[in-house]
Amino acid sequence: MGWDYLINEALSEGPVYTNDFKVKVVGVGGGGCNSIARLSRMGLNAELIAVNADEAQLRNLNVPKKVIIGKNITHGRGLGGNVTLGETVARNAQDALSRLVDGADLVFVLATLGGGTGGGVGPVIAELARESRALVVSIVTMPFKAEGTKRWNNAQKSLERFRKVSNTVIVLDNNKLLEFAPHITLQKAFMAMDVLVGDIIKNIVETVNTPSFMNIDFSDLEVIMRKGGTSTVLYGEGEYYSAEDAVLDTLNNPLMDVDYRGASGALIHITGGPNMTLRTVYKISEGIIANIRDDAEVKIGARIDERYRGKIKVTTILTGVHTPFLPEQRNTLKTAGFGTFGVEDYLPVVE
Ligand SMILES: Nc1nc2c(ncn2[C@@H]2O[C@H](COP(=O)(O)OP(=O)(O)OP(=O)(O)O)[C@@H](O)[C@H]2O)c(=O)[nH]1
Ligand SMILES: [Mg+2]
Repeated sequence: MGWDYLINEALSEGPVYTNDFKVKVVGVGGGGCNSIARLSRMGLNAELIAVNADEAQLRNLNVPKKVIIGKNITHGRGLGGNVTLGETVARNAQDALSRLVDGADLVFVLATLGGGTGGGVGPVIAELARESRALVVSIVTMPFKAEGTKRWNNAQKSLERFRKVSNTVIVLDNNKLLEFAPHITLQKAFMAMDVLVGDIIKNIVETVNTPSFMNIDFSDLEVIMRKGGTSTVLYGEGEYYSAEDAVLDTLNNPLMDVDYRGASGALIHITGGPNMTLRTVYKISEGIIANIRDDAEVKIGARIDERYRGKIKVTTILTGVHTPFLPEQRNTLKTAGFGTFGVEDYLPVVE
């Protein structure tokens, strides 16, 4: 009797559990609502809610639950980049917003910063969700620098607010699109960012909620996210020849300029085709972990997806990082190289 027998026996049992917990995803403002529309096409086991002051934008959105905010003040016309007004509008609607987020174990708040709705209403929603005892993960995107100082200052102010009220704030940066995808149109670049946001959420929800190659349970997620502070995402996808290639590519694709070596936690998620092995998952994780703090909390999730035949995708959320956008405490840095790879690792990752 070999391992093949044992593994076949195990697989024939089928999925033995589903770990049910309630997830709500609230997109706030123009960018946040676009991400919700994207998520609704991804078929996610979560309640999706779009909140906007801009009625016309909301009307055009194909999502099941839409909420207009501040209509008595702005008459459905958006908040024109006024963060303070956004906060006022949200405070006026506090009871209704509380009911929106009530009863969830995990709430994601999505916003692109710089404007008044996402940046002003968003943090209030995060705060109300936190008061309802949910784990609150906000995913925010910084505006393009070329949009001017006012937008940028607005964004910084909103980021600070989000940080105070969320368990974890994952910060992405639109400016990175100029580096990674300089030749595509703005609309496509925005879409790419929306897909990434959708992907981050899908990875988290599915590795916790549905049996996958390597699961993370809700308490694992809590360990990383409860005190995650400022966080960011590293992303790698390709037909990698070795685990080292996958690691290098991922480390070279941060969605915010950040010194990730000081990260205090990591949620590593690996997607591959049906032939992805445990060893591949392990090697890639090991390579990423070697580049963050020794005492970092690390959780690894992996999923098999038919569409990733011959390909690997690595999404890593690094928590407790220092962001260049905010004055905050710097973590102790540890420098590490790729000491863990040997010659035998130059094997195709997908066998
Ligand atoms: N990634 C991404 N960024 C976007 C998108 N739409 C807008 N942005 C960026 O987000 C910033 C804020 O814009 P919005 O989200 O439209 O602002 P808002 O929250 O609706 O605020 P107001 O319009 O002032 O009420 C902009 O300056 C852009 O940099 C989007 O669909 N995706
Ligand atoms: Mg708007």
